[in-house]
Amino acid sequence: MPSADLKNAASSLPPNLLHPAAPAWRTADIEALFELPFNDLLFRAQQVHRANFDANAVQRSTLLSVKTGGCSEDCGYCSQSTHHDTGLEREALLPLDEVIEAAQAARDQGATRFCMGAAWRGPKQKDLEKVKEMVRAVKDLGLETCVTLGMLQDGQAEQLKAAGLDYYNHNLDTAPEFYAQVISTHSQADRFDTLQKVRDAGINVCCGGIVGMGESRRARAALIAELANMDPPPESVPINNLVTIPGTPLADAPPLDPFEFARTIACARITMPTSMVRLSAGRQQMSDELQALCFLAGANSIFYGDKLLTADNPEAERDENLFARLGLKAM
Ligand code: SAM
Ligand code: DTB
Ligand code: SF4
Repeated sequence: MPSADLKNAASSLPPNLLHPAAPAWRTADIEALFELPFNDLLFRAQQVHRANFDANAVQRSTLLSVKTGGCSEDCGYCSQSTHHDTGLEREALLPLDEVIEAAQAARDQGATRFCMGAAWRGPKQKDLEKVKEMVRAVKDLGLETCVTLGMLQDGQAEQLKAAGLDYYNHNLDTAPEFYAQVISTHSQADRFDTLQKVRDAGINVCCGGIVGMGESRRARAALIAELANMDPPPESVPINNLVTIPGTPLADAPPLDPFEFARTIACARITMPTSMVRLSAGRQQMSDELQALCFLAGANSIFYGDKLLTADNPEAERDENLFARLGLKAM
C-alpha cells in the first residue's frame, strides 16, 4: 500500500493502533547490537534515551501480591507455582482495606504507579469483581493502576478498563525457541492472545521478560526483537534478572554476567526508543554500580519498595540514597 493510503487507513483505526511505521527488527540486527563494544553500545543507548526522555528521571512503581501462591502454571522460575516445592505459603485474595493501606503507603513513599499481581492462570469472574474494586480504590488515591492476573477471557480487559485500569502486565518472558524449556502449561501464542485483548480494550501494555535463565545471547536478542516488533511496542518494558528461588527448576541457573544484563537493557532502549524500560526483578542482588550502568543504558523505571511479589527488593532508603548519589530524580 502506498504510504498516503496507509496513513488514511491508519486514521480510521482506534487510537491504540496508531503508530509510526516502525521498521521490523531482525534478531540478527539485535545480536549485532549486543556484539558492539560495551562503550559503543551504551553510548548509542544513551543517545536514544536522551532524544526521548529526561536522562536523569526515573519512574517508580510499587508491587503488591494480592493473591499469593497456589498457581496452576509451571513457570520454571516462579516461587508461586504448585509444580515446585518452594515452601511458599499460599494466601487467599487480600481484602480491599489491606490493598488500600499498601497503596497509600506506596504513594506516601513516592511511587506513582501501583501494580497488583495475582498468581492465577487467569481470573475467574468472581475474582475479577474484587480486583475491579481494588483498581477503582487505587485509582481514587491518585495513583496509576496496573494489574497482572494471567490470561484474560473475552470481555475481561474491557471490564478492567471501565474500572480505571491504566496498565496490564503480561510478559513474553523469553525467546519463542526457549519458551517450552521454561513453561509447558501455556504457550507464547496464549500470551499474545491476552496482549491483543489488552490492546483492543485501550489499556496500556506492560510487557517484557526475564534473562539469566541459561538462555543464549541469541535468545535474549530474539526476545527483544519480539517485544520491539509488537505493533505498537509495549508502553512499558520490564526487564527482570532471574531471582533464583530454591525448589524451582531454575534454582541453580548460573548468574548472568552483569555487563550482559546492562547490554540487554541497552538493546531494549535502542529498539524501543519511546517505551519506559524498567530495571525490574533482581535489583536486590545487584551492585549500585550495575544499577547505575543500567540507568546509563536507558532504564528509566524501577520497582520501588522492599518487596517484589514474593522476593526481596531494595529498601526505599537504599534507593533514595542511590538516586541522591547519582543525581537522579523521581519522574
Ligand atoms: N501470574 C501472572 C503472569 O504470569 O503473568 C502474573 C505474575 S508473574 C509473577 C509476573 C512476571 O514476574 C513473570 O512473567 C516473570 O517475568 C516475572 N518473574 C516471576 N518470577 C520471577 C523470578 N524468580 N525472577 C525474575 N522474574 C520473575
Ligand atoms: C514483572 O515483569 N516483574 C514483576 C511484575 N512484572 C509483576 C514481578 C517480579 C517477580 C519477582 C519474583 C517474586 O517476587 O516472586
Ligand atoms: Fe503462575 Fe505467573 Fe508464577 Fe507462572 S509466573 S507460575 S503464571 S504466578
